[in-house]
Amino acid sequence: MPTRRIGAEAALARLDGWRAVAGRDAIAKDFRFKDFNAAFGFMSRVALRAERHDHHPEWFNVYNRVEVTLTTHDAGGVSEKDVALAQFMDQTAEQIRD
Ligand code: H2B
Repeated sequence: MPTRRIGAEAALARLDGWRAVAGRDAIAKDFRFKDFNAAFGFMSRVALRAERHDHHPEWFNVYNRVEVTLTTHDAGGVSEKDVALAQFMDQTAEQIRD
């Protein structure tokens, strides 16, 4: 069964610090860490979760910065899967900052 699109607006109402992406139904956030080690640790944890759920981020890393875009290609836009992954990313980033 395909995942239903809920749209960026509905997703953003339930998230902190995420924004809409211009020109497509997607949400984005820029994460910043202490150094590359922290940033890549974050990406490693998220990657394992993403693979488990078969739901993967679009992301770009330079040193301590990770720019993330989430959308559900199968749904043609933002779905509950993106909200869940965004919340996991926020929790993981918080833990790594400790
Ligand atoms: N990730 C994301 N973000 N959206 C998808 O629709 C998606 C995915 N679909 N990861 C999965 C993989 C699909 O392409 C494979 C074939 O199951």
